[in-house]
Amino acid sequence: MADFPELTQAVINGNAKKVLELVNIELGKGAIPQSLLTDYMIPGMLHVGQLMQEGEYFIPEVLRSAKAMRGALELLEPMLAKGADRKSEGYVVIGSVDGDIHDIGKNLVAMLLKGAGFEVNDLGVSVKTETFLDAVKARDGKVILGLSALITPTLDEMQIVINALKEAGLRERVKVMVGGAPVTREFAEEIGSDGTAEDAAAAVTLAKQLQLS
Ligand code: B1M
Repeated sequence: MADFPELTQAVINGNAKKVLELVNIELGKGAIPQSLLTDYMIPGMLHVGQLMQEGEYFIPEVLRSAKAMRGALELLEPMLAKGADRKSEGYVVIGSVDGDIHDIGKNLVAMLLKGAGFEVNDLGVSVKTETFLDAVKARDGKVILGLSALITPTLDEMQIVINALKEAGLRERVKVMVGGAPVTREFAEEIGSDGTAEDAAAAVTLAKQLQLS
């Protein structure tokens, strides 16, 4: 078995208490919150995915790791979202598409967007097309719509939302950003989105570009 750093291993083990303890220790030593996530915790979740695929982990184990990750995200949120009170960089509506309940990556994207000064309306998970549309309609002017999907069967929902925006005459004032592990650049282009980002930091860069375009 690979030898992981202690924090990564604690995520893999789904040991929420240990994860929080280690994060606090590292923060005390001056660690950068985003690096704790990117360099230690996310690799832990990716390994969990691998164990799931290999049949070593089942839903209960995966949920335990997700819970440990969520606890750490809650602790880190105020640090990641620092800057949310400055002048708005733009307005983002974000959610995991209908049928998809994965939210760790989407939450991370939302947190970093807030940290970069965007106003974020997070609609949560398994969001219906109508709910995305209602949130867009409720806001005047430019809106960035962020769609997240983690499982292949829900990818089609992204196309459904984009089509619905067109049909409702809203496409012109909405920039659509799509993301999640199975989303490729080719797919993002094919469905007529305005772009994709492979991780939360890249999502912030893309949102800034879309806001200016
Ligand atoms: Co599920 N799951 N899961 N799961 N799960 C995956 C995604 C999977 C790859 C695991 C595997 O088999 N190796 C596989 C999908 C295969 C596929 O279709 N391609 C899978 C499956 C099959 C399933 C179920 C169908 C299992 C079942 O029931 N038999 C089921 C589906 C439920 C549903 O949604 N309807 C299911 C359920 C679950 C749990 C509930 C147990 C749990 C989710 C808990 C939660 O999120 N609250 C879970 C988890 C935790 C995972 C893995 C292990 C980890 C996901 C994660 O949190 N990664 C995952 C394995 C993997 O991803 N390799 C897996 C860490 C997170 C920080 O990364 O989410 O990729 P990620 O987000 C990144 C980028 O993708 C990007 O930035 C983020 C931050 O860097 N990004 C965006 C994400 N959204 C973005 C939006 C953007 C831009 C960038 O713009 C808008």
